[in-house]
Amino acid sequence: MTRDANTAFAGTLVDEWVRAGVQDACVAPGSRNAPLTLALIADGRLRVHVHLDERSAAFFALGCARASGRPAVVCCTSGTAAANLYPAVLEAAHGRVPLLVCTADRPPELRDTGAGQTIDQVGLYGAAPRWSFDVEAPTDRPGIGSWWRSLAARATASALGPPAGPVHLNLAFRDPLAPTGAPLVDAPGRPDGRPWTTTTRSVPVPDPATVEHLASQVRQVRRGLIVAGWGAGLTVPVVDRFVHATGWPVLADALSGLRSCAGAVSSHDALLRVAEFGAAHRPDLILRVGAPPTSAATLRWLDELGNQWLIDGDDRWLDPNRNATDRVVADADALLAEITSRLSGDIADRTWLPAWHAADRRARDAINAQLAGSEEPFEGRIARDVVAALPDSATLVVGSSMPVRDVETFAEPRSGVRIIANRGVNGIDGFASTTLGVAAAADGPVVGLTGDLSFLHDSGGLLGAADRDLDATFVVVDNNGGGIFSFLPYAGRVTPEQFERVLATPPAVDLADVARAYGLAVVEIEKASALRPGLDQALTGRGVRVLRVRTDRAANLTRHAEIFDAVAAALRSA
Ligand SMILES: Cc1ncc(C[n+]2csc(CCOP(=O)(O)OP(=O)(O)O)c2C)c(N)n1
Ligand SMILES: [Mg+2]
Repeated sequence: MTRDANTAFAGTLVDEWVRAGVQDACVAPGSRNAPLTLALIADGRLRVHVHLDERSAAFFALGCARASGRPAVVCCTSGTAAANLYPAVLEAAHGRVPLLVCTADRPPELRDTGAGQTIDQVGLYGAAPRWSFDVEAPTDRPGIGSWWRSLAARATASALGPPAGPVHLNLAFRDPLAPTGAPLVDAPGRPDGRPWTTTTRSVPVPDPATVEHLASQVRQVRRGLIVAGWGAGLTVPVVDRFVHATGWPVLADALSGLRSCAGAVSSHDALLRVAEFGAAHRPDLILRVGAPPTSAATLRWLDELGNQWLIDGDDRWLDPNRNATDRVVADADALLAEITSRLSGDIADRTWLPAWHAADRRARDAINAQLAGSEEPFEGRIARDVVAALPDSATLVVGSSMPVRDVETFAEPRSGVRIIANRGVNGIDGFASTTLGVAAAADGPVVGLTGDLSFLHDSGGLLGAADRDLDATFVVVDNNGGGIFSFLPYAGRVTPEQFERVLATPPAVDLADVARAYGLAVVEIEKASALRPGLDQALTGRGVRVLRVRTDRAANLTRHAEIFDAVAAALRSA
């Protein structure tokens, strides 16, 4: 009797992935991928999340992987289904998220023959994957098991990098696709549940000559500064020690995870909008870690400054304005720790960090004074209050467009919460699915803060949300369109009608109706002070909920400008 190779192969992949620590798999229905989807549920050790829409499935898996740091599987059938994974594959590539992308395909003899639902899937995701492999249809051959297992082990290892990212396995399956009931081709794994091949990653230790060279430069400058974006790869204790030895400020993006470190300056966006402040606070040397800052003002300020070192252990080139004078390819945390060990602790300019901190406090106070005493649900206040209301161990997923910028500017620094966003390519797509994926894999409470268009863009991701046994709260800032476009220089250059029609694009549905259609409860937040109690309440409940806060785009633009003016006035009067 012919042994069942499809079922054996799929079960072997799943077993090997479990051994490698995979916990979540997202699947979309199809026949060609049925061997793998059936194996995933038959195995029983993974959480399997079933989605109709492959785009949502992929973003959900991305959310799982972002929350857990473990590779998450997404599996779909052949044809356009595979193309629908592309947005999340790109975000995983740029955002450095481990994603195991499994597309089912026809075997070679049925490709390019007009066979149904068949496209050229080899290389479908271009240069995005860390590794791509067109996997032959499973067959019964002696020794085939070691090939299947090493393939699976290599896929997880490649997804974890460094740098982490997507891996594409294009899996050919030959009919019959359903389990035949025949004995399985055997593919025994290593004893004791070990992976076929265990990959050990050691942090590359920077060599002493490089460290000494950099440390001597750090010792020579009077005023240095760290600029940290998302993916900074620095830990708070290491930065604290460096700051204590140097007296350097850290302009910390909300997504850098460094806002609670010793030198953190969190209001740099508001500060550096004030030209005099920027001019009076020019550093002699800048260490840049992670992605460029979210703040356009900080990015512009960097344009005026020389002596900028870009540190990236993954050897990426994150320098859109071409300001880097030096690049250091080294693990940022290890490098900073080594440099610190070579510093005497003599701080060259003892006024430098206190000056930044005093300005930071003044800016923060001016912002908070502006937000106090008004019941207007201003978008900056929503961002501030959501971050403040999160319990320790919570994860906040922030949408692209204004939410990520408002969190950056208005949220008070705090520890205990993780803030993540799809900032690899800044799409407004996949938000609901990413947030729900985070909720599936994260330990603590999960809140998604998003704009209305971003929420609606992935409303299909809400399908089934009510039945997934997940807890998540969406806070949707509903300004009836893309509020960010009001901040861009279109006023006076296009007519209001043109602006509304192709930029702001007010949606033709009420998002609360849409959420309710998917079975979600919606709470309307009418005034600013109602948000925190509303969120507290939502976080004690179960399931997926939506808090909707309506705002006005024009008023929002004016309030932002007033608040930045108030910060400028506070700095000038100091
Ligand atoms: C997939 C994708 N399509 C389009 C864009 C361009 N874009 C950036 S922000 C934005 C509007 C977002 O509106 P909303 O989510 O309501 O946030 P708001 O601007 O109101 O804060 C659009 C369309 C994008 N970033 N990603
Ligand atoms: Mg909006």
